[in-house]
Amino acid sequence: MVVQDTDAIIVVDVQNDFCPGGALPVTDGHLVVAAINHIIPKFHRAVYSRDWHPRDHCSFHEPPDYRDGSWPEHCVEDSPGAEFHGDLIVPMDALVVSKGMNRDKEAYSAFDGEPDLVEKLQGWGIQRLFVTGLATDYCVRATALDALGHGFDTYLVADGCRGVARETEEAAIEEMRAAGVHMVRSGDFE
Ligand code: VGL
Ligand code: ZN
Repeated sequence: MVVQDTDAIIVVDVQNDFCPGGALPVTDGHLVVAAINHIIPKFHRAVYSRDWHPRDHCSFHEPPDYRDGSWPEHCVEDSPGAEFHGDLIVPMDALVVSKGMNRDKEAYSAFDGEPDLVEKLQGWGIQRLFVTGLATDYCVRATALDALGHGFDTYLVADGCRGVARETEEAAIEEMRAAGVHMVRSGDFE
């Protein structure tokens, strides 16, 4: 796999709250950082999404049910939990997309956070999109399926992803694969 000028990567929600010790930890969530840092320097264009909720976001419930889309309070705007993982490389020229900022609306896809994202990517001449990050079964899934829907040749960097729960993670990978998302690993890149 050789990265070209017409490729971009979308790094989804690699934030403290989705890593061990955070408010909504994904098992081994921090392990995606090494895989992502390894390939980031190869890309000319990088988009980083971040979950960026108001304190009264509609998805917050105590106790949370998880399966119905209710979650513990997480990634509150400007809080330490909402910061990118401290070891994650975020290039100076990366486009950072915040999502979930409307208290009444859930927003899993990076495309929900930035209405102009498709036009921006098209303006850069992007044809292939590599999607990776947290969590496989929610925001990564939604972003990859949206990318396909917008006509991009879409790849999941599998070892740069971790899921909330094994069953939903496996189902999400199967759904993405069936929809036409290609599966690659960080070690496949030259
Ligand atoms: C996410 C649950 C709630 C994610 C965000 O980034 O996958 N999951 N908010
Ligand atoms: Zn959220």
